[in-house]
Amino acid sequence: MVRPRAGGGWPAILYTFNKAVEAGPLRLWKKMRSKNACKTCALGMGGQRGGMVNESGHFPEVCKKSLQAQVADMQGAIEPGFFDKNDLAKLLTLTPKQSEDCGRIAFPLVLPEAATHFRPLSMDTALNKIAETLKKTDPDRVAFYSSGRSSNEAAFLLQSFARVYGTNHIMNCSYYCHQASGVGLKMTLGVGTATVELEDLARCDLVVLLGANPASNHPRLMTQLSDLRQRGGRVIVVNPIRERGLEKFHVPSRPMSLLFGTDIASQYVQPLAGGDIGFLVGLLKVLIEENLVQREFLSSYTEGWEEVLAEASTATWDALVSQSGVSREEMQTVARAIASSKACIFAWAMGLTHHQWGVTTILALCNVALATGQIGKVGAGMLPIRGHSNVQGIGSMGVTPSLQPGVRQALEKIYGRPMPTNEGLDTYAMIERCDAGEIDVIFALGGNLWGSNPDARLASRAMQKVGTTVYLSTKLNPGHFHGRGQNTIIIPVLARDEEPYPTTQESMFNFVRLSEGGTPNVPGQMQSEALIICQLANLVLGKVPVDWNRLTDMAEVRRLIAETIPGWAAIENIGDTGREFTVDGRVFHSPQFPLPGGKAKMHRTPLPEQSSGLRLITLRSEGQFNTVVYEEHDLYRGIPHRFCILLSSEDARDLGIREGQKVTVRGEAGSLPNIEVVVGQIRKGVVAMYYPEANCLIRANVDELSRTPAFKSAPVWIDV
Ligand SMILES: Nc1nc2c(c(=O)[nH]1)N[C@H]1C(S)=C(S)[C@@H](COP(=O)(O)OP(=O)(O)OC[C@H]3O[C@@H](n4cnc5c(=O)[nH]c(N)nc54)[C@H](O)[C@@H]3O)O[C@H]1N2
Ligand SMILES: Nc1nc2c(c(=O)[nH]1)N[C@H]1C(S)=C(S)[C@@H](COP(=O)(O)OP(=O)(O)OC[C@H]3O[C@@H](n4cnc5c(=O)[nH]c(N)nc54)[C@H](O)[C@@H]3O)O[C@H]1N2
Ligand SMILES: [Mo]
Repeated sequence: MVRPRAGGGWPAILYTFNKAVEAGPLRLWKKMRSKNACKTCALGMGGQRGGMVNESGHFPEVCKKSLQAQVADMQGAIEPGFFDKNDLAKLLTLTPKQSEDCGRIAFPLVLPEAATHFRPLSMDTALNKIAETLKKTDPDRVAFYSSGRSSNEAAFLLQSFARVYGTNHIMNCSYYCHQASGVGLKMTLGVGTATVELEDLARCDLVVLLGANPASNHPRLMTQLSDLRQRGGRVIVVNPIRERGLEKFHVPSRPMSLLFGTDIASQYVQPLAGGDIGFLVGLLKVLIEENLVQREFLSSYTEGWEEVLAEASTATWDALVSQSGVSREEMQTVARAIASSKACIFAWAMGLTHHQWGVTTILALCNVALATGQIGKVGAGMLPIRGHSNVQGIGSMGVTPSLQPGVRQALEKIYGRPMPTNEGLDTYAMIERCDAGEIDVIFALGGNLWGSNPDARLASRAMQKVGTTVYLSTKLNPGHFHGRGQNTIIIPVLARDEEPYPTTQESMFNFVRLSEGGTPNVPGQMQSEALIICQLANLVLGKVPVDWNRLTDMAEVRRLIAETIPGWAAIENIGDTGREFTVDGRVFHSPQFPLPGGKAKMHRTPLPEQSSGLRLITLRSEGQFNTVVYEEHDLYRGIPHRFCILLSSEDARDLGIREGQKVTVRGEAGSLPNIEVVVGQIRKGVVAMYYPEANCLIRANVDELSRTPAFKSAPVWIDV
């Protein structure tokens, strides 16, 4: 496949026209302009300012994947006869794309124990079945999972119901995503989210972009990066793969950029996968050697800096260069650029978090930011580039196994009863519990828990031991089949722009947006997520301790959120005023942190031990959203289909293999035959394949601090 010379531009625009034709141009336009937060990434657009408008009020803001997600939700419903014609054995062969293309789920479905076919059932019967099961199950053997697309209101209701029911086994997809960022930022700064707002991107003169591919995954961030270059600023990219769209991008909404493209990376550093700690400690070492450390800032506003600087001073250049795979000279250029920048933003995504040392990597990044005084001033700071559109809100609402201080007491006050005390499971611990036969019910609010797990064989085995698995979903995915329980129930839900009432979402800039809802795209029995949770709570708990039917009024739910979640008081009246807001206490424009003495706390970051040999990165293509695949090819990387391995020309030569050849890739958990070799611009020693197909290769090497599996530095071997 031919690799384009740049990202964005005409192919994206052409795609938009094709999609518009598919969904009906007027119908799609109306949906895109409706006052609903975009459904895809957490960069945030839409809401009360109107569809395709960003947090600074800029229009038009649109990207290919927001259209993709919208058009996919507008496809027709699955025919009732579909499940008669396709038994479980057949459904197990569906690819992610085939499952998605089946259409909207429009009626509840059950796959009873030992049955060969899913069959439809009424919503009442389905909810009663689930309620009866929950009533007779020990709450410590029940787990609640949430993906990141649901509203704050549904998330708050889910965790409230789970806790009043009696368990802390409440988790969200962030354990497989940005958990390491939350943990690392909280350890250092006292708050686990971005310290900057969208406007800061227009104020900085340098962005250091590590382990992220926004050209595909957060395309609207490319507009900010392109504008930064246009005004004379710099972008330093740190990524083992030379991502085409990070070198040059055609921003569709900027005419000059659309025509000629904008250079994005001013410098492109290609570390080894998992080599970022060595690189970041190397930056500190340069800063020390060149007397560029802001010592006054450190002594006034931070603690622990002496140990951190001592550790960097004693680390040898040999160790740093070999762990990172980056030369000392490159580290020097980067360190000098950060030190001389007036305001620098550090932005990152899964390339930093998906390692067994994910948290340590974030700590090392915070150390560099603090040592250069680049946190706690206007236009500078930390920006974890979040995934799902409301993943941050789902966490803020307490869909987490442990609660923020104060929230537990507040919940106990509003519900008038003690909250459970069992130790809540994180997502991978839950899968292990399933495998031990100790989980009887999984209740999943969206997502594809099976498909997002490492070691697909283990995930299948573990999840199939669960007594009853309930999925609230919009469309089918292979997780419904491979991740089935002994009994499986699928409840169809409305997407946020189809719901009968407004709901809220939180962007990665801590900005809370109001979505107006709308009408269903297709007829069917789908209901809103919040309504389903309230009905279930009512069936399981009765009117205890609250009348759950009353909580079908979202204004009432927002009142409870305002009362319980710190920084969220402004949500109470948002339904009436439409006034969107930034969560209090998150953005730092002065170096005062909510930690003892108001000081940030720096932590030492020892270099990890890594095995020699090839390291696999599992990543996303341009045409997928997580486990949902819209297009089989990967446009920007020029990769023709999903069963390919990207490797460097040096590795291909050393292994004696060539482009197009079929090989077997072996990992710690399994192997995949018939994988096509694509030789490309990836660093020697690193190879890349697509998630979720490659998840069968990876063993769950989990970071003890964040409990996130190492999806990005997995050892693999290639058999010719
Ligand atoms: N189109 C689209 N958009 C999405 C998604 C999607 O699937 N499709 N998913 C959403 C979600 S939930 C998330 S979390 C985000 C994910 O957004 P990203 O984190 O950008 O996505 P990934 O494809 O996982 O790839 C991360 C990048 O990290 C690089 N990388 C891998 N390992 C390392 C390493 O060790 N060090 C460094 N420095 N770089 C490394 C890879 O080469 C790749 O460019 O995107 C969100 N947006
Ligand atoms: N190997 C490997 N594994 C990974 C990753 C990786 O990079 N490599 N990335 C990890 C990351 S960052 C993440 S976030 C996880 C993703 O894990 P999840 O969030 O669990 O998975 P998704 O694929 O986003 O879930 C897609 C499904 O959500 C449902 N859905 C879509 N919209 C809605 C809605 O509005 N409401 C409801 N109720 N359901 C809806 C549809 O049924 C769809 O099939 O995977 C992780 N796993
Ligand atoms: Mo994610």
